[in-house]
Amino acid sequence: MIRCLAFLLLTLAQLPAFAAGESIRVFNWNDYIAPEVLENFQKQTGIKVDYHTFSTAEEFEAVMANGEPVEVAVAPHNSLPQLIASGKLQPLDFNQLANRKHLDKDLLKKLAAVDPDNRHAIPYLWGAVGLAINAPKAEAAYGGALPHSWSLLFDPAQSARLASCGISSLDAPAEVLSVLFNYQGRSLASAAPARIKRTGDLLVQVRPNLRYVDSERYIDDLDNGKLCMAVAWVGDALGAARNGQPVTFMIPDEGSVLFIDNLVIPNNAPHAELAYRFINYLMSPEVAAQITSETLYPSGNADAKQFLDPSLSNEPALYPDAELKRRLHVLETLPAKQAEVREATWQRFREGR
Ligand code: N2P
Repeated sequence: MIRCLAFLLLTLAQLPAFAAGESIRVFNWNDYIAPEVLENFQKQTGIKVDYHTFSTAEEFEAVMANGEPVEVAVAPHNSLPQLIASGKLQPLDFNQLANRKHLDKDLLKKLAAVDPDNRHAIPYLWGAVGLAINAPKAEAAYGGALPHSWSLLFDPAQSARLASCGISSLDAPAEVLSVLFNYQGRSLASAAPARIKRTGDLLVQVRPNLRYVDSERYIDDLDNGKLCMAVAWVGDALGAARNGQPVTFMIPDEGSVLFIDNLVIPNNAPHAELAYRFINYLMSPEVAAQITSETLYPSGNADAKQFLDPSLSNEPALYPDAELKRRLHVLETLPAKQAEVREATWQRFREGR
C-alpha cells in the first residue's frame, strides 16, 4: 500500500513535466540500449526521449559538426580530444550526477588520456574489435581448423577460402586500420601517409573476398547464419550466439583494439538540465546492468556487475582476464594530418575499387 502510494505520488509529481512536453534528443549507436530503459525513463520522469541512432563514427562526427540541437550523444573516446578542443562539449557538473560514483575507475583512468580529469565524458559501454566466427560454416569452407589470427582476413589466400560462406567488415576505418597495422607489427598512429596508402592496396586485394563493409547489416546476417566470419564489435557477435547461432567472438593472437563510448552533453544542448537527469538515470547500476544484458557490451559502470546474470558476469568477452587484457590496447587518437589519406584509403576498401 505504502509502495502504491509512493508510486502514485511519484507519478503525480512528474505529471507537470509531461504536461509541459519536456523532451530530449539523444544520439546513440545502433543496437546500443535496452528499449525498456527508454520507456522506463519516460514513465518515471515524464521526459520524452527523441531517440536517434548512427552506425559509424563519421555519422556521429557529422551530427556534432552540423550543430544540431542534441541533449545527449554517445561519443567514441578517440573523438573526444577534437570535440573538446573545438569547444563542442559542455564540461560536466558532477553535482548533478550522483550515480557517477558507480563508474569503473580503471576505465576513467584510461579515458583521462583523452579527456583530462574526466571533465566531459561518462563511460557508457566499451569493448573490443574481434572476429565473429560461425565455426561449423567457416571450418567447412576453410577445410579444417582455423588459425587464431587476423590472417584469416588480411591474408588474401586465407580469406579467399572463406569467401563462399560470407565475410563482412565493420565500416570503422580507425579501428580496422589500427588492427591491420598492429597485425603487421606497425603503429597506425605514427604511420606516414605513403605507408597508409600502400596498406590500401592490401585492403583492395582482400576486398573481393568480402560481401560488404557495413557496421549494422552484419548483425542480422550473423543472426541468420548468412555470414561465417565478420570483423565485429563484441556485443554484436555475442548477440548472434544468444540468438542460437554457433558464433564465437575471437580476439586473434596478434591482439586488437578497444573502444570506449561515452555519454556527453553537446554545448548547444537546449535542455542540459534534462540531459543530466537522463545520464544519471543511465548510470544507476540496475539500469546499466539492463543495458549490458540487452546489448552484451561491457559496462562503464563497475557496480552493474552484481545485477548481471552469472552467465554474463562470467563471460570473458565482457570481463576479460589478464591474458586477454594484455593483447588489447585502447584505440589511439589518430593525427589529423593522416585524415585525408585514411579516408581515401578506406573509401577504396568500402567501395571495393
Ligand atoms: C553496437 C554499436 C557498437 C558501438 N552495434 C561501437 N563503438
